[in-house]
Amino acid sequence: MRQTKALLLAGAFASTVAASLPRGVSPEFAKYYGKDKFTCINNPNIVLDLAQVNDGSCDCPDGSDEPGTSACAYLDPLSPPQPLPGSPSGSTNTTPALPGFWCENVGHVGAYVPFSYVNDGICDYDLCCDGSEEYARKGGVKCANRCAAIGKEFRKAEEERLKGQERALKRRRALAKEAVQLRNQVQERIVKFRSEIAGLEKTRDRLQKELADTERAERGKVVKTGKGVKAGGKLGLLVSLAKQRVDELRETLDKVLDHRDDLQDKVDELETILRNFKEQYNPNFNDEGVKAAVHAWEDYAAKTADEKPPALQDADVHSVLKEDSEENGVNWKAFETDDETDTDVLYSFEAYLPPFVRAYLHEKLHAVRVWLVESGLLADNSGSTTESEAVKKARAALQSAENDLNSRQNSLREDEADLAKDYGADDIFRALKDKCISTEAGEYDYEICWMGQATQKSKKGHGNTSLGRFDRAEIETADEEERTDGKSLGKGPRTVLRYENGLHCWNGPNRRTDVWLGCSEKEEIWRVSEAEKCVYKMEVGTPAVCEDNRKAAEGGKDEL
Ligand SMILES: [Ca+2]
Ligand SMILES: [Ca+2]
Repeated sequence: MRQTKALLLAGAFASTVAASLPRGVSPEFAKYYGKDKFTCINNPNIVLDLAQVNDGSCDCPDGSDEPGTSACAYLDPLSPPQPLPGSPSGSTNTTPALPGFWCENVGHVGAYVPFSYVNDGICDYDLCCDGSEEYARKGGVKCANRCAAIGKEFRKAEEERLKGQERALKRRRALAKEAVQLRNQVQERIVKFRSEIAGLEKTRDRLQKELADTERAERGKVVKTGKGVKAGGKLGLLVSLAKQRVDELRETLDKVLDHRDDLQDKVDELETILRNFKEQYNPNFNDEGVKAAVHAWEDYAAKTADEKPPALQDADVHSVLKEDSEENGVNWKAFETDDETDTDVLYSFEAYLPPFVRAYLHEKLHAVRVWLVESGLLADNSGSTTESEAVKKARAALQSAENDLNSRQNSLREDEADLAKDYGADDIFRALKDKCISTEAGEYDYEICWMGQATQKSKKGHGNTSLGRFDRAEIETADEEERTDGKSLGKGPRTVLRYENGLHCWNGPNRRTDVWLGCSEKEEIWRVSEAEKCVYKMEVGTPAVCEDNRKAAEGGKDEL
């Protein structure tokens, strides 16, 4: 006892209260000791003499009378019940009241050592740097106090760790700031897209109307049926038939005129014969037949002398007989030109009219034609392959405006969805989005892209395997030992990014990956493992998940 007191007194933090405490009692449990009698902590009905504390005999069912020995080390809620004198139940299936032997570790950090380590002949410096748990010198073992050196080392490492944490937090604040800027950019784009879309909708409506108007106007026109064919329509046919008929009549007239000239020649010859006969015949020769003939001739001659010459002049007839041309007769070419259509002929007709009548007529003709097309009485030529240039142009302009509009609408939808997406606290993952980190493990390189794809890449050139695409973030509880290099998840709630729907596994599900995140100064894949078939686990460090405890204290003040 005296030795223990001396040890405790040697400690800088040993107070008068501590000095009076039995060996192995931590400040946490000090209130139960230092009285006249000792009451078992979890069994208040059992009261012991102070001599029974640390006497090497387990007297309390919860072991609380032996804080400084290993006498109650066997107590375990999981061990089978054992007979124990003084226990109301008579057995030991109880939970120890004390967490362990308290090493004060002055100059370092105090810690509990399992009771089974007490006086086992081994210096357990990792927990008890002051060596106080080997006070019995079992087997001559003496554990020197190494707390000064171990404590110094620890404080140095702790300082390093805190500096690293500070750097990580600084980086996180930078990421958060970047995320705010990125979010603002998305919002600005949304405003821009909305205004552009409103403008493009107006343009589209205008172009739609223009196209409809152009198409409507085109319906009023007869469209040529194609090359090598004469002007279409009934008028075209009529022109061709008329020309043919006129040619036939002209030929006939020519023959009739020839025949007429022949007959005239004969009449002239006969008249000459008769005239000579009248002048040369002998009136004294009494022949009744000759006298009657001479009288008939005299009547004929008298009658023809009174006749007017025919109204038809030979010049006129010859003019009719002459071939039609631009200068003479009918100008058939004017009716036969390729460019002309029925409607054009009608419009040419308008050319002979005074301007105001022409405009009025033009409008009426057009309206009638459109009405006929729209009522189904006339064929609509606008749908044919021979769509006019005007309609084509109007349609192309509309199409181009619609394409622009669609593209803007898609961009707007993407940005709106992006803005609604959960990027974690402070929108932090927005700043990391699409950035990738990778590490090598065995024959593969593993890569994860934030909010993107997780990939396994073969180093032997066997191609890449998708291990999933980011789907959602969740919180899960990690329970892992802290590592000295800081690259571990530790214990507590951690963010887990679920990457789903990777490449299908042969005879299994689609590959997926859980990306567990721990606080670290830089983005880094710590470890990759295949937790079960086709389910991968990546432990990844990133400043994005570092808890900024000072932030609340500083009222969100950003020192960057
Ligand atoms: Ca005892
Ligand atoms: Ca020991």
